[in-house]
Amino acid sequence: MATWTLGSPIGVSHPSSCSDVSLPCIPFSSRRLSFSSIIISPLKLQRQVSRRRVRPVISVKMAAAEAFQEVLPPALTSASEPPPIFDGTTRLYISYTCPYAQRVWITRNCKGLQNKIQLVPINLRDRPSWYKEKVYPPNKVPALEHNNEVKGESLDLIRYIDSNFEGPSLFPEDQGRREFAEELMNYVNSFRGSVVSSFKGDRNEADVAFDYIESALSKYGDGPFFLGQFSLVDIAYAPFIERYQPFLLEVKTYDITAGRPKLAAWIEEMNKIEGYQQTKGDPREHVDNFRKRFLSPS
Ligand SMILES: N[C@@H](CCC(=O)N[C@@H](CS)C(=O)NCC(=O)O)C(=O)O
Repeated sequence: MATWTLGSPIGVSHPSSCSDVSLPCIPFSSRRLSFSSIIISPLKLQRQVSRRRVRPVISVKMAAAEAFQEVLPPALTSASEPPPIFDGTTRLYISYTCPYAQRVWITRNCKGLQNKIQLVPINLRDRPSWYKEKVYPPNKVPALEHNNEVKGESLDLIRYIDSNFEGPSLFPEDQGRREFAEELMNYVNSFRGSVVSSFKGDRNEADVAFDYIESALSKYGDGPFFLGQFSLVDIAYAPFIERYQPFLLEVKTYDITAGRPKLAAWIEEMNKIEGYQQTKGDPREHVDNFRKRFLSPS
């Protein structure tokens, strides 16, 4: 995990909700935690509202007696002052459009940490210079400021948050499921690579990648998620599948769920998870962004 501590050299280059009671989405630690202990008091509402995005928040619905709304803060720009960095506040630096950052944002929500981890959205197109200079020298999102350190890399961060913060565990204890989780976490980058290369023509690459997902989703019958129950593995894949599905459908008339009932069910169940819903982007914007990014002549 890339970590910068208070006083780290600046400019070092970097190597590179849960859900409804009715859902089978019971996080692993539900076996050892009382849900009443993990949820959720109303958030202190953020007051900057120039780009206000309001979404309902109950990150672990089964535990939430009350609903509240998190008013998402506007993205900070080159004109914005930095937050009071290393003042003891835990901050998650994201971009609203970044799928890697979205993984960490979902994890924060699904663990009910909305009032423990403050979201700090950054406008990547008009990035404040202090972000690289004072917060995270690799100058990417996501980054997590916690205990006088700033850490990056989304797959590391979701594990870090799961292990170091309260809330339901999102990783299994069972050895077999842990091993399968590792396999799937290792596969996610090749999955992304295969799907993205299919954009340029070879649909077969996407077929192989989505067939792998369909087969992975068939392994455990005790729930619709990769490990049966909802876990970090679902969080690792969701932001990407959220983008690939509408893009492939519109641009390649390729329905990723056709002939893949497990994937269809996974998408349906993921969409019921409130900690994820709050982070979802507009499919129209995803398609437009992907067109610009992957199909524009360079
Ligand atoms: N491997 C990193 C990738 C993070 C990443 O590439 N983030 C993009 C936004 S989606 C970023 O910050 N790009 C800014 C840049 O590269 O300058 C992770 O998993 O966290």
